[in-house]
Amino acid sequence: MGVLNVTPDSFSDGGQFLEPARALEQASMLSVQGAQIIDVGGESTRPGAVRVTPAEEQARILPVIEAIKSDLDITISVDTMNAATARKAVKAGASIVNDISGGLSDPQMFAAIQDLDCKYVLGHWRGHADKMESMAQYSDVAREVVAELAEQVAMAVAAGISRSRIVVDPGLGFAKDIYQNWDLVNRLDELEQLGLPVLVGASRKRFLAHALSARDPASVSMPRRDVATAVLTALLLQRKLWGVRVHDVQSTSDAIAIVSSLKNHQETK
Ligand code: PMM
Repeated sequence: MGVLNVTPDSFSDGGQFLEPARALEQASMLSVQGAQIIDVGGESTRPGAVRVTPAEEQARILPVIEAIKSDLDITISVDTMNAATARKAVKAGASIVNDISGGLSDPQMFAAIQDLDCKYVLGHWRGHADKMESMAQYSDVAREVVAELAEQVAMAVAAGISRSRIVVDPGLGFAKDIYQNWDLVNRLDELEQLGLPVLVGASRKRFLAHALSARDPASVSMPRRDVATAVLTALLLQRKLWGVRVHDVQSTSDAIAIVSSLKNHQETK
């Protein structure tokens, strides 16, 4: 899954793809590099980010989704916490709703998904960007993330959404500190126990930068973060993931190619 943030303020790519023509160019490049899904988002969720109105979010992303739908043969996902935006994005051509809040941000989200013909990515989340850092309190992060995801999945199913449409995401960086993110990444097998496909979004995040420079994570460049992302992806492919959400698709595609080549040669030996 390649990331396309149509925002002025996203952490690593804010302001680059606000023009629909530039966004389409980027989507096309991500597709050539091996993305099977383009995840279009119109609201930044970086720590401290200010919320945008659904109208503003829709004005950013709908023209981009329409342009991708008409020009490229690729699955489109919409990164939104708003039910109204999810409805309009699916109408415009998205077939996946990627809700990092797992239905907690908008009480209308499950009803919207139930009505729509789409997959639903349900992420682990505890609160909006202005307060999520203070919500990173766990006695056992993996156990609590799995339990909280299970609760949201049960609510989604009770709202009429079939389990076959749900993908779960541990929500790396959302109400988790650096050590909790690493703990969670190490224990993804516990997430698999939910029996649902898993999507992981580690790309360029602070916990990766912290491993490269504990003293000054903010100074770690995007190319270095992309290498870190690709290496982590390769290691995570030891297990079965439904997807990885990344900004630099080329480095991750290459990592995936190397892992499959290694596996194929093991099998033919
Ligand atoms: N992370 C961000 C945005 N959307 N969606 C999913 N499913 N999982 C994530 O981990 C995730 C996401 C924040 O990253 P960005 O602002 O750098 O794109």
